[in-house]
Amino acid sequence: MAQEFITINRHISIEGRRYPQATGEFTSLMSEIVLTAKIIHREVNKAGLVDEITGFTGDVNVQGEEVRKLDQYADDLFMHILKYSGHVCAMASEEAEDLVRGPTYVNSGKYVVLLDPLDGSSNIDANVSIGSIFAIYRRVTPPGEPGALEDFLQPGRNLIAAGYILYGSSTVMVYTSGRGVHGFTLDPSIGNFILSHSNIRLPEKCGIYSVNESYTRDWTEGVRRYVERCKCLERDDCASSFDGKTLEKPMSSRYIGSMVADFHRNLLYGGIFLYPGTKKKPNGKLRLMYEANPMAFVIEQAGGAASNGVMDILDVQPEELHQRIPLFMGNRDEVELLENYIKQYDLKEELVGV
Ligand code: AHM
Ligand code: MG
Repeated sequence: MAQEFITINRHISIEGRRYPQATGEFTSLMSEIVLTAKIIHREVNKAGLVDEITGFTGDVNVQGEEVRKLDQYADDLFMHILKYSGHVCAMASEEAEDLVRGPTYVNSGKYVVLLDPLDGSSNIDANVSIGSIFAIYRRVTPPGEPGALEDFLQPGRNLIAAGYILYGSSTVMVYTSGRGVHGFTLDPSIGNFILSHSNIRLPEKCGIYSVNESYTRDWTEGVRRYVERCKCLERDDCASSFDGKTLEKPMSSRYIGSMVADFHRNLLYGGIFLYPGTKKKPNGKLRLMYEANPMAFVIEQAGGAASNGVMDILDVQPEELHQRIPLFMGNRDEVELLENYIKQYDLKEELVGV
């Protein structure tokens, strides 16, 4: 029997048809994101062969970070393709200080899109996995007017779709539109993403913790104690001093430094990802709107949770486009346990970025 090939476009279109009021615009918008992903995949695979892919542009972005050539390429491409799609009235990106609007005819677009066009880009030149992240909201301002900041500053709870593309050992696109999490692997021989991971659920066991441990001395007490507990250092019997819950053995430490790659592995294997605030930087590094929120939507749809240490990421009311937030996400039990450590040890010190 022939293998059933469900392309991502077909999957999105079937999902879209479940809504009687659907006009096909969402399906069409997602197709533009799929196209962009394929082009970035093509360029990523030239790294090392052509000079345009590796190295820096010489510019510094709004975050104060040096811009890499592929960061710039991915940002330009997403912006260009989405700007003229007709479905998006405005976009925001890690690489652009302000929101970006298209020609006036796109003012009728129903949606706004937030992007981290190339996450983990410090890994590009070493052929380590990188990713793109997207988040889609329905606009709140009336169609016909230019997209505005208020269309973006909505809690993650209002997202209508989000996901990521991981350029790894193969290129994978994962998305949710609020009805489960689905993963598609790019078959380069036919140029299409094919359903490979239907309705992904986090495994029950959380065997991995992912954090940059070089910052340990700057962590708050609660985070430090929680990570010690992941390593069974907290008590000889691997029990949490908190709730007495016992680990069979220390968890494995895995940290790539590309959030999309760390996240994807933990999603498939079970794990917790941490990017805490520190005493000097209480809000940490990662951005709420285009890094934390989309991943939080995916992890929640897969049965997990995402928190800033105090509350669910998806319930945080954003105040600005590029705001940073401490981020803890993965298996729900572990995220809740970590929140309890923070409550016990840190909240009195008012060190977490909330
Ligand atoms: P970027 O968006 O500029 O690439 O930065 C985000 C990346 C994440 O992918 C990753 O989790 C984190 O930065 C790594 O930071 P650090 O080197 O501080 O651990
Ligand atoms: Mg990023």
